Amino acid sequence: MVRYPFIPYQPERLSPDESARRGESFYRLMDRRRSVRDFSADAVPRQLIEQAIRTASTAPSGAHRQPWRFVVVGDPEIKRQIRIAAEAEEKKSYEERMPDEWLEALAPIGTTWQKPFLETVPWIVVVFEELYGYDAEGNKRKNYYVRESTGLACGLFIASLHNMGLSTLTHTPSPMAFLRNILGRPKNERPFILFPVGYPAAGATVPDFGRKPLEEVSLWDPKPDPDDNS
Ligand code: IYR
Repeated sequence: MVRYPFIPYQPERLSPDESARRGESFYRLMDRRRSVRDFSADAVPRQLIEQAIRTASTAPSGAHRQPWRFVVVGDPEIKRQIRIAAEAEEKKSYEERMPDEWLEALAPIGTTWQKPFLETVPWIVVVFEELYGYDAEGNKRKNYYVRESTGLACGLFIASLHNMGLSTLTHTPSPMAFLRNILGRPKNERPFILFPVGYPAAGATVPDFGRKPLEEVSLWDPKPDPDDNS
């Protein structure tokens, strides 16, 4: 068994004013982030993608297993294969599999089965969740809280890209098994989210929606309702 040595940890202690300033500026930065579906073909240096992956990989994870893999695709031929396979699945989903309620929920955003951005963007990053790993002897080793951990890493990935002035979309072509085949990933890895990464196309637009206010997304010291017997 590996035992990690413990080392002292005291992040810089900020004054409340300084904390508030930083909180405000980080919020303002993140509140400007929007999902993009119309990308330009402008190149993005590989180093920026590497930096976003490094940042994502700082996420907390169950038993510190870091059960994520960021598979980066820049090859136009592979991007084309991904587009063809994703559109085939999405077409079936939009035309046959998605119930009306779901289609109605998406109607205001205006999505369709067509995904030209999968070929336009300089990079596609497919995040895989690693369901289990292997120990030094090659025995299967279980990972923990894999979805939560990978979701947290994806959140940091998105934040890092946005901080660098890059745009992305949290894309989940469904079902996503084709990504394992095209990218040759082993069976302990399952596709989780696909991120096209680049810059918005000239003239790109996003739906003009706001965000839920704090009061709607938070509760402070709630008490159980004494009349609720459910
Ligand atoms: N995967 C489809 C459908 C889709 C589903 C949800 I929920 C969205 O927020 C957006 C799209 C697609 O990518 O079009």
